[in-house]
Amino acid sequence: MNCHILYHDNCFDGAASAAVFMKFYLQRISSKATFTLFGMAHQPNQHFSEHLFEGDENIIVDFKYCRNKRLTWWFDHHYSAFLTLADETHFRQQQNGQKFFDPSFQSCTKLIADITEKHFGFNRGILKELIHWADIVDGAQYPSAKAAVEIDEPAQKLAAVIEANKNTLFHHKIIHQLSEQPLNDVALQPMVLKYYEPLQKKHAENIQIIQEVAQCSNGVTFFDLTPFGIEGYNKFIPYYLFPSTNYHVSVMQTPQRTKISIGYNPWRKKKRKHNLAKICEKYGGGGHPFVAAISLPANQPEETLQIAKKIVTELKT
Ligand SMILES: [Mn+2]
Repeated sequence: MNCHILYHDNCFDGAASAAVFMKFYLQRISSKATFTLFGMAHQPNQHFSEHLFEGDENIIVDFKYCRNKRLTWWFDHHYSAFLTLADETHFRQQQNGQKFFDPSFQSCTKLIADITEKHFGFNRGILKELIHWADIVDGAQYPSAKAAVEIDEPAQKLAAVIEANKNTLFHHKIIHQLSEQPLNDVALQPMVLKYYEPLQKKHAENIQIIQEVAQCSNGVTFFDLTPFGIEGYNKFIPYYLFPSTNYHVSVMQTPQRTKISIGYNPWRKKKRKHNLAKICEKYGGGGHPFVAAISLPANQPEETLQIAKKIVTELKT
């Protein structure tokens, strides 16, 4: 029995979701199952290749729905889980009892753990710590911006490595380890710490650059990281540097795409007035109400900046 698992790539919750599903499947469905992993990245006009669904079972975790008749399991918590109304209707009409969507969950990892425990008798065992941390990391449930930015916990270091590392074999190895070993053993192994070291240095530089270029007004912080070649940053840095920020908007460029990221400051007492996923959906993006993004084709810096500025204006109202 070979299971294809499609998971959200370069995301701690995506990796943890795949690990928890594997553990569940071996424990409750078939102890002889083997797994083939496929990391998925959000694309404008998402396309799922047919070869992804050639397993005996085909599973998607922490990633959008696909209307493929060979999809057998699906778990997601993203507000923008459906690309089209037809996708959502298709999901609502399916009756196999193995497809689950609940955007009230902070992490897909916890969604999988809770549902499989309730309906299939899954025992999370040593994965308890992993599930707990996936919920903190994906749901931004840190006690403070300081705790989120001054990365002290092993799980945070592993999350940073997973987000930055582009090596597919590394990800697959980590996912298999996470399904079998305690979280801290995986996070503190030399292979992970070796990858973390340069990231820590970059993280310190990013804090400095954002401090220098960010513009804050009316509770909205904006920064354009395109000139610095930065492809990602710890999304809590703006709240750490500028605690009066309600929302932040950033622009980044990679060789494949330009990206606008938007976030809400979870430590602000002020109530969130905007649904950030809805705002991003207007431009073909999506995510969660409190953190969302838009991917645009590369080499459209002018259009991207214009959209980002429009969003900044919208968030100020
Ligand atoms: Mn997630």
